[in-house]
Amino acid sequence: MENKAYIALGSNMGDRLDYLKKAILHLESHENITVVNTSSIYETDPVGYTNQDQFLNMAIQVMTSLKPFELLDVCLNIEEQLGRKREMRWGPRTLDLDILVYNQENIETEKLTLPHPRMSERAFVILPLLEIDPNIMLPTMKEPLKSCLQSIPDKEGVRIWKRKNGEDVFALIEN
Ligand code: X6L
Ligand code: MG
Ligand code: MG
Repeated sequence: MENKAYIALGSNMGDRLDYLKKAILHLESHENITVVNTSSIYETDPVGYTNQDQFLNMAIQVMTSLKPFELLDVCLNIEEQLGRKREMRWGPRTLDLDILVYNQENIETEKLTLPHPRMSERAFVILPLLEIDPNIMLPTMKEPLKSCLQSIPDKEGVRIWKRKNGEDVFALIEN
């Protein structure tokens, strides 16, 4: 389990909390993946295609012996097992699992781009991520990710829904 990765989870259909919980259980039950940290759960206004229900979003950290493409295949399989149907681009989904960061790797392929493209512009991704690793550095940035906080729009569309414990990332940005 030598590789560190961060994964974003999202759901905006059906029992959203149950999909997030089941996704974590599926990942944890994989013999080559250990879930080592989880953020609070945030309720977030939809972006991209805005005429859909609100999301629950969170971020987790895993350790894994899988390579990036193997981890991607596991994520896509879990999405499918949990009822994800790919009908509309940016449309509603039972479960979305996006690999955000894998070690300090920089990968650009058709199937997978790491770090996740445009993640640093999306409040629903970086607020949960900064909660579990406030000092995270992306291999594509000179400054720590938290330096993006001032400039990202739509932070007000991201609210704590189920607090994990202790301080959340809003301690970093409130005032
Ligand atoms: C202009 C054009 C501005 C496109 C934003 C942003 C497109 C995000 C797609 C965009 C644009 C996305 C989630 C979501 C989606 C989610 C919330 C996407 C893919 N996934 N909104 N929208 N949470 N709150 O997980 O991320 S669709
Ligand atoms: Mg996504
Ligand atoms: Mg996805």
